Amino acid sequence: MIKVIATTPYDDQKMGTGGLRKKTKVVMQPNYFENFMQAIFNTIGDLKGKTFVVGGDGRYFNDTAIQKLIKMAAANGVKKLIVGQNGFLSTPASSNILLKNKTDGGFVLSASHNPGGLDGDFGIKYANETGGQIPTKISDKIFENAKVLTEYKICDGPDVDLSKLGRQEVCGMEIEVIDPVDDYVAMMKGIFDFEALRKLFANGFTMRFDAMNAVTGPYARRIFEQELGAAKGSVINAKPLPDFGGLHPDPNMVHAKPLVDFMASPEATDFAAANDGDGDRNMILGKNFFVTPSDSLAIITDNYDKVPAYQKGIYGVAKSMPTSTAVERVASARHLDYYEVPTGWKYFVNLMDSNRITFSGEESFGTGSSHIREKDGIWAVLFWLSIIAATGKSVQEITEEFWHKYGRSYYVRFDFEGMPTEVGDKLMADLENRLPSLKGKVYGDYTVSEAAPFVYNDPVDHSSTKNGLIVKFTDGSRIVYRLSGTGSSGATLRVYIERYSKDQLNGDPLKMLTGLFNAAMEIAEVPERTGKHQADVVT
Ligand code: VG1
Ligand code: CO
Repeated sequence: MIKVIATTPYDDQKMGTGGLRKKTKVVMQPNYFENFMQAIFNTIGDLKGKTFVVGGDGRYFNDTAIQKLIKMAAANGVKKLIVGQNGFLSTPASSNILLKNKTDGGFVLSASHNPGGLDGDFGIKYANETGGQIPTKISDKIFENAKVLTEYKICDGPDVDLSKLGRQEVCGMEIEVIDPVDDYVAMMKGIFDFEALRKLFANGFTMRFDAMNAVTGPYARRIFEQELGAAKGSVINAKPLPDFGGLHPDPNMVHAKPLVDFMASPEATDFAAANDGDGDRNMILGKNFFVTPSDSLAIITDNYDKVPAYQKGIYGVAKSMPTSTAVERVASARHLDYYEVPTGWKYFVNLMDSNRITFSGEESFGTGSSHIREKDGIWAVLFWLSIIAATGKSVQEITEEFWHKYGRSYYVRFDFEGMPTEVGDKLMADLENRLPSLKGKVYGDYTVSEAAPFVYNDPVDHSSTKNGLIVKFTDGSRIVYRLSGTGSSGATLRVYIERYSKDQLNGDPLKMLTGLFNAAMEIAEVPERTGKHQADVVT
């Protein structure tokens, strides 16, 4: 039976860089989740004959939210839902299923790399038929709808048993519960040379993969341990837990510190990697060695011929604006088309759909290719393993050889967290106004050559997006300022600093960037405005 329930609308359901992201307790408010879902359904309009993919990273409230989503989809006239068993699907696996089945869209219930649990965050990522998250012009419409809703539709019935594979029916809508891992493994087998990777492990190669108690555990176990023969136990924190076992599933030097420490210990394996909550981010480590995500994208691009799916050649490559310029040098040396887009994976989708690019990446531990329309953590790990298998070299050797060939971009991101929204907004607005006056100013050893906001004009849909402020220096160094769009409360200022050197290859990044960090603080008046002299998180 379909029920129409009266509701008062919410005015805070604007999607950010990765969908809607809120405190779990906010999403658990009466009708909050329902309001947002109904706004999406109303924005799509006619749902007759439409099929969607549904999954999540297993975080707290996922099970309740998925049942609501199913009953609301049925009541709104959706034809079919494809749901991951027990409600699990990583973001890349969801994008694959969405594209493979030519469905109309998909929902991943995840706040990605944000902590989970009752006191953590919850989120909803919505992708359309492209397989990627919706463009801003659609999320704006959903936001407008969410603010004026007065009712939502839901089917009144028992919960669906999502542990049972196969087909069932809810209020006249078909549900197909699928194994969340099978299709993903098949896709990876179609991209990489699993035989060559098996040989690598058979010859004694060792790895550790930290799934951080989030969604990638089952994927990683199956691929690395069962398919490729990595030693049992190579995948750690492999069971997805509603609160991620108290871990913060953000794979970087700060939140994946135990893995970083392990790789600096005598027990270190040859290779290590970690993924985030929903499996789209990756961190790559060698023995006592960290690969910056910006270098990782550049190295993957430089080695595209090491993986069967790309051996015939690739289209171009794209990076998000704050990502270092390393990949730009590879693109130019290898005559590949090259694009720089705003932060957020959705900006790569048009470029992939129009065959302009094959690879893309972000400094925030995201790398991927046009095999799907999301970044893909395990894909990046398999790519690194393929380079290692093909060259017989270690992570450190591969990276250092890359620096010898192209020079090195020293790169660090500084995050200033938890400031009042007004402080963050005003800091950015005032800085933007001051940008024209910065040209020619000297900060220690650095002289400003150019200062301007970043504006991206999409070559496919001709939309224009402004995001972030760039200050460039005469030696080619760069400071980028942006406000985060994935937080669930307050404002986070991100300051990205890059300095390129052709021949000084073994410096310590933080030391190499001290002068620029001081300049960055002074230019944006960070201490005066925020009371902070140091960043809260440095990655
Ligand atoms: C952050 C990253 C951005 C990434 C986004 C979603 O956004 O900087 O590169 O695309 O998270 O990642 P922001 O606006 O907070 O800087 V995920 O793994 O949450 O989907
Ligand atoms: Co993520």
